[in-house]
Amino acid sequence: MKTSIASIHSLEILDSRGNPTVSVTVTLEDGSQASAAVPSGASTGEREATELRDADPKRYGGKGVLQAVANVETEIAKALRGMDVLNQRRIDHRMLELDGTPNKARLGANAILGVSMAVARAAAVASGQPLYRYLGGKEAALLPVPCLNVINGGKHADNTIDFQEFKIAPHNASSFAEGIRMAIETFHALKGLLHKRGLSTGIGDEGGFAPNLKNNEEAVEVILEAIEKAGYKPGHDISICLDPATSEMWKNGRYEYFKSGTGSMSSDEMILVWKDWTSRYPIVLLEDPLGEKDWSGWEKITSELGSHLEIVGDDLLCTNPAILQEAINRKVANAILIKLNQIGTVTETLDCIALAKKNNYRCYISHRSGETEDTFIADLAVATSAGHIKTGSGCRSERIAKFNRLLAIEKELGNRAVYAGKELGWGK
Ligand code: 2PG
Ligand code: MG
Repeated sequence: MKTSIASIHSLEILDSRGNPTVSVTVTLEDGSQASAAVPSGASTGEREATELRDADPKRYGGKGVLQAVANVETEIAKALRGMDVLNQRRIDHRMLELDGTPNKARLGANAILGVSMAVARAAAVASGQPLYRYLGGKEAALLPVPCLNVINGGKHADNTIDFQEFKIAPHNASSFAEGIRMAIETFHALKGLLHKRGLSTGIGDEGGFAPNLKNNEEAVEVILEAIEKAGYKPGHDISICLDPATSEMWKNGRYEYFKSGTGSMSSDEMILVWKDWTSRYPIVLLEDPLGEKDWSGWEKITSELGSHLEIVGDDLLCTNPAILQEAINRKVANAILIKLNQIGTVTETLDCIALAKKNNYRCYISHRSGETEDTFIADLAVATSAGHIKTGSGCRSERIAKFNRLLAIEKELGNRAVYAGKELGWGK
């Protein structure tokens, strides 16, 4: 059959932090070929699928992925040869069976995901469709609001800011092209403001600035100033989204300000911080406002703030349908962050998105802090009508590649393209 897998090859390549990662190329009987590269996180959830690293101290500080690459080229390639790429579910299940562990620890989620993504792309190529249409069908035409992480802190930067991500969402735009322009103009305005104050304009892992600020709040305040300086109205045109990544702050049942060294807070006190911030600033989305171990805190914050704020589970939910179901049962969060490598196959990612949508949870598509030039998530965001995506800031090509892909998709869709800015209901 033309769409059967003829061969699978893999290579150890480098991600945006200079750490090894897996790339995979799938070739079909008809000669169609497609490749994919796997990202890697730094602030990972404990229940994520296992990224297989060689642990050989003589190579890349133990971070090599030669074993994962070998698993693709031997066991996985052998098991999948001859299978039809148009049946993604069958292929992904075959890999799960082959792995035989609950968290993909034997073959490695990086090995499995690389193959899964390359299979989806090869199927799109063979069927003569762009990836977003192959995955999402003819209806796929919603361009996501890009939430740009313009100030980096936490584990993604060497500065004094405890919270990880301070993002801007340009929702009051009529197209993705206009939205990204507004956000990039704000990014440049922010650079100018930081420079003028004698603060560093060096960047963190995701391309946002990483200045040493007095406290976490100052980050929000300088961003609001930048939005105005760029000629936009905070809240009306551009709103704020935060990912404090508080699982990283969790220590002995409290949230510790581990970088600024300004003490610690209980779960209830942390919720009060978010209540205060969301009452004073135009914040529309909080991702991981509490840690992955603090489920009772999550129940509380969802019931207190969830009616008017998007509350996203990232480390908490790990793109895992079973954990998401637990959250649905306990009325925890009202949105889920979607990261392909947290779960490790395209099929399970799509299942998780379907479960979220069925239960009125929003899906927020995401990169990892360690990325490659692969643009799969741009297509995934359009395919699933997710409405918003986070994939970096205003610079660094591994992030900009996704924005450029979205610009190309929007152009290709022509007047069928719809920008999700209004749909999210932000800025009302
Ligand atoms: C996050 C991500 C991506 P990492 O916490 O949401 O921004 O970071 O990839 O390091 O988990
Ligand atoms: Mg996060």
